[in-house]
Amino acid sequence: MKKIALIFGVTGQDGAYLSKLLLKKNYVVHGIKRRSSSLNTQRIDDIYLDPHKKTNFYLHYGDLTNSLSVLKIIEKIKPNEIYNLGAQSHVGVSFDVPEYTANVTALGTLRILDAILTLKMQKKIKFYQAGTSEMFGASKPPQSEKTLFYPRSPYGVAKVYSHWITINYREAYNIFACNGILFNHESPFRGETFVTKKIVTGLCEIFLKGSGKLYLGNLYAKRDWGHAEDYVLAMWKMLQKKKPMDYVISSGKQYTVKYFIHIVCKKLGMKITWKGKGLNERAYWKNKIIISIDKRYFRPTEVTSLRGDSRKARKELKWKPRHNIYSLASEMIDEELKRIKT
Ligand code: NAP
Ligand code: F7E
Repeated sequence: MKKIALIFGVTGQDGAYLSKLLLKKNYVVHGIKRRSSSLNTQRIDDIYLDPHKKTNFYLHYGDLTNSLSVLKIIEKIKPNEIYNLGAQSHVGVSFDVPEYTANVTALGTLRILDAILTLKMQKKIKFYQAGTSEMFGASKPPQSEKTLFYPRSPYGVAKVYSHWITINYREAYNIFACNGILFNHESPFRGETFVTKKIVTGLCEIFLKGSGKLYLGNLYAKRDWGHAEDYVLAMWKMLQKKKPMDYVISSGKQYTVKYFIHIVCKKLGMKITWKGKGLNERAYWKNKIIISIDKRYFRPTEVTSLRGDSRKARKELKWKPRHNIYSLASEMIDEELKRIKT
């Protein structure tokens, strides 16, 4: 019998990579998509087939803010594994819509766990919760499973709730539930407003057109960036273990936003020079300003330094990333140049 997986957040970056991985592993995959006024399935269009034909990939409308829709879908699909990747996942935006972020990103997790319990399916279903390095926030690197959570945004706070409610339901009701604590991971599928994708898109356009301008915020934040393809494999591995546990997934390397710009410029063959400080810092290319600082992209509270210690996952899950920051940036640039040219 084929295993059945249900993915909340199937239309997002990780949802797309995870769906492809599970289909390769011969699962039947069901994904939940939100109703939106324009199409939001671009990342999974290549695996979606007419549901009237025989297929292993199905989409259903649903929403994490709607308890009954969550419960009815789980009752209908009867999955072996649920991956909760659904979230309002933008840290900056979470300061603008904190209540909505809590509703989706914190309470959405509770709604799934409660549905499993209400349906008395706790023995049948394994549950994965998409935790984040944003939960560590102000705690100093390297951050591991033992590091104190000190979130610095409504998003980070909502994810801390989801982390602990997942542990509470595991301990109280014996649900097989794991928290992955994933550090930043990117890919050509990354949302346009996250910094790596914004830099790659902006600089590729400037490179091809010969001019243009990119506005950014804090260039000195340090992140531990990996590739989404590597990180979804870790999610699946967690649910294949005998005992449910929580794991940090990270590259263990740390770079500033400014260094990421340097990698992209180098690959594009753009020689840039920096002048000025603080809000007046600028990058020049061919004597024109191509990067300026805009304070609207600064956050009220920032997470300045993230670098994960993923030794537990590397040992117990036998997981290790195949990509590094250079191969990641290179793939993102190649895909972006192709996209702009076509
Ligand atoms: P993403 O691209 O922003 O995807 C988020 C997904 O959640 C999208 O499919 C989105 O649907 C869906 N969603 C949003 N609100 C929803 C709602 N009310 N009901 C149902 N679905 C809803 O995020 P990602 O980068 O793939 O990340 C996947 C998960 O991992 C998220 O929970 C994120 O917080 C977490 N995480 C990400 C990273 C990272 O670096 N990427 C690191 C750690 C943890 P639409 O397509 O309709 O918007
Ligand atoms: O910002 C700085 C910004 O938005 C990275 C989400 O997937 O990873 C992501 O959260 C850094 C921050 O990612 C701009 O201030 C400078 O310090 O790409 P980001 P994030 O906030 O780290 C974690 C692990 C998640 O869980 C989240 O879901 O870059 N930065 N200038 C900028 N950031 C953005 N977005 N835009 C700028 O113009």
